Amino acid sequence: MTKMMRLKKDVKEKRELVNITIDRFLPRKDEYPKMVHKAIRYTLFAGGKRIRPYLAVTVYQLFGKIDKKILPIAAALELIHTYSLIHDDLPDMDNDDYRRGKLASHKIFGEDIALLAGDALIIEAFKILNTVDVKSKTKINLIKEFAEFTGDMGLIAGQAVDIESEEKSVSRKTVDFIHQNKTAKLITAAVRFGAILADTSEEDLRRITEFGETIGLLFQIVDDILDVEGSKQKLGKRPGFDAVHGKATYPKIFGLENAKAKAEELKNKAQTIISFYGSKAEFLKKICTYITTREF
Ligand code: GRG
Repeated sequence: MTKMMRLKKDVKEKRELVNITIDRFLPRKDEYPKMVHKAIRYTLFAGGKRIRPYLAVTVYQLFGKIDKKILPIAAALELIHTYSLIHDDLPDMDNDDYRRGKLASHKIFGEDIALLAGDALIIEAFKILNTVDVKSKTKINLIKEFAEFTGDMGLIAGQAVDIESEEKSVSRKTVDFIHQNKTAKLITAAVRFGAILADTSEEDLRRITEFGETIGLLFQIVDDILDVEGSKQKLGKRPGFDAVHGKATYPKIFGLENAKAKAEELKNKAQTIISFYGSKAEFLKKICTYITTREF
């Protein structure tokens, strides 16, 4: 088996574990009021890659942990991520009809229910985090970080500046701000949470944070490139969206070739950081290649 085949097998196995965890925590789809519970499950189980949960679990294991205490954290990350996708697709945000290869939540359930399903996912995520089997001080820190990374100085900041920058000529600083907050914050949270739950040293946490920030930015630049070059069939949503809406992206500001060169540079940087851990970090090293060459 090649390293990429081993990675794909590992991703699939962990995705299944994460899906079981999410399913256990969520109300059934016919729980009253049905529409909101159906909507929650509809986008959650529409076929996401589960990259953020994968990163949290794999970093936890990097530090020698083999138990399942990380799974609620992995689930909470996916719930917040899914909320951001549901809200991002709403007509008042990016107004996208498709997500994960299916009609967007609001196209099925209406804008009101989609909005509420997203809201419920945020609250559920915090409830799930509260169940993590760890000492109270660590749990409170995790919840605090989760709020900071996803709140108005994190995910929401990135989304706000992304919207504000549409059709404008923006600086590199602004596009980096958008990417670092809109995308890299949650990815950084994922790897940090794996390290924090494993009770690593400050030095390891610093290294893992830098790894997360690097692959987070890489992830969004590749997303920008896919929006130029990707296919609707593979992406599960229409490409060309960024250009039509004058979005602040790497290809727009630096050109497609420079964006690709930047992605390659970040991939190499992330692999160098994580190589510190030697063969134990095989999957984390390989996932940098996967993020760079992914087609959706
Ligand atoms: C606060 C409403 C709100 C949004 C925050 C995350 C976000 C900003 C918007 C969602 C849309 C978007 C393009 C976000 C950038 C991050 C990103 C590339 C999301 C797609 O993540 P994948 O590729 O998706 O991991 P799957 O479907 O595989 O989970």
